[in-house]
Amino acid sequence: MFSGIQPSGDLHLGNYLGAIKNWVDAQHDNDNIFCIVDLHAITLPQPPAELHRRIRDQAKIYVASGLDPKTTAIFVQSHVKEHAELAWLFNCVTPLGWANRMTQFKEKSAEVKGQSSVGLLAYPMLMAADILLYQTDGVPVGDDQRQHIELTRDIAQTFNHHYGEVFKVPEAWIRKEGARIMSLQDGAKKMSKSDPPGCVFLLDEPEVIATKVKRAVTDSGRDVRFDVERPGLLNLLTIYQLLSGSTRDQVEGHFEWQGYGAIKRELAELVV
Ligand code: ATP
Ligand code: LTN
Repeated sequence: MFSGIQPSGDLHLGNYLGAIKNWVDAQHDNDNIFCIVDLHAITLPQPPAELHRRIRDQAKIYVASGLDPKTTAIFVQSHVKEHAELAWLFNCVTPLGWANRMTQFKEKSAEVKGQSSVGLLAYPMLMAADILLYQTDGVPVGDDQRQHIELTRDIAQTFNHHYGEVFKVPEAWIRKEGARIMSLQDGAKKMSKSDPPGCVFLLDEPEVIATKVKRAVTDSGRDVRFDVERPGLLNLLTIYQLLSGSTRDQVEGHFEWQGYGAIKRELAELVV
């Protein structure tokens, strides 16, 4: 099992529920390698001192979240030069059109108004190198990374086709629930560090967390159900379900007849 997170911002509940919690839950069933992908982070400008702090904070959060450094390898990507070397080989076998199609590239380059670096376009080949370097079977990530894992598989197959069976073709391990935690302010957008009011950071103070949860936008409605038509409530119930380790039926039963105010109060406590 291999995965990584960029130290490009403070970690949030989406990162935890979509990725880190799944790593922790599966760590005793696999050989594990988890990376702090600093070379990916610098595909967009990073203030050097901030980046340094975040790399260290991220390592601490990995361990604080329950990853066991005795059985799990945790390391900084740039400390292992083979990631960059293999990425170069992949740059040379990947058609430009494949990289141009990546939605994350389109979104991030739009954010910097077309002023993106070559590195931002080459990002997925570095990610493929991270994964394929270790003959990885599974890559636990959130739903937004599905396309990058598909590309990784295509690169592995292309390379193997030309040069013989060198790389294992990995699979995305994406859980059905929690793969896309939504913004607390907009149930149609994923929770993201670029939207602080809708985003619970793991290092937010308890009062800040409680305020963000209590201000979460919900729809008007009475009954408490996991309902795709009510994305605000669905998101809150999903977060509750994952953090409490319950089933959907149990959560619906627990909150039956309760108002949204009560749900938010209890959820805020649980998240804190
Ligand atoms: P942001 O949108 O805040 O910039 P990100 O996607 O850039 O977040 P990454 O460091 O790239 O954050 O992602 C780390 C891991 O967290 C990935 O596996 C990603 O799929 C997962 N992840 C990020 N946001 C969410 C979310 N809202 N819900 C579930 N998983 C998420
Ligand atoms: N692109 C990923 C971060 C990442 C990654 C990886 C995830 C870089 N290399 C290898 C899994 C495996 C993201 O979360 N944005």
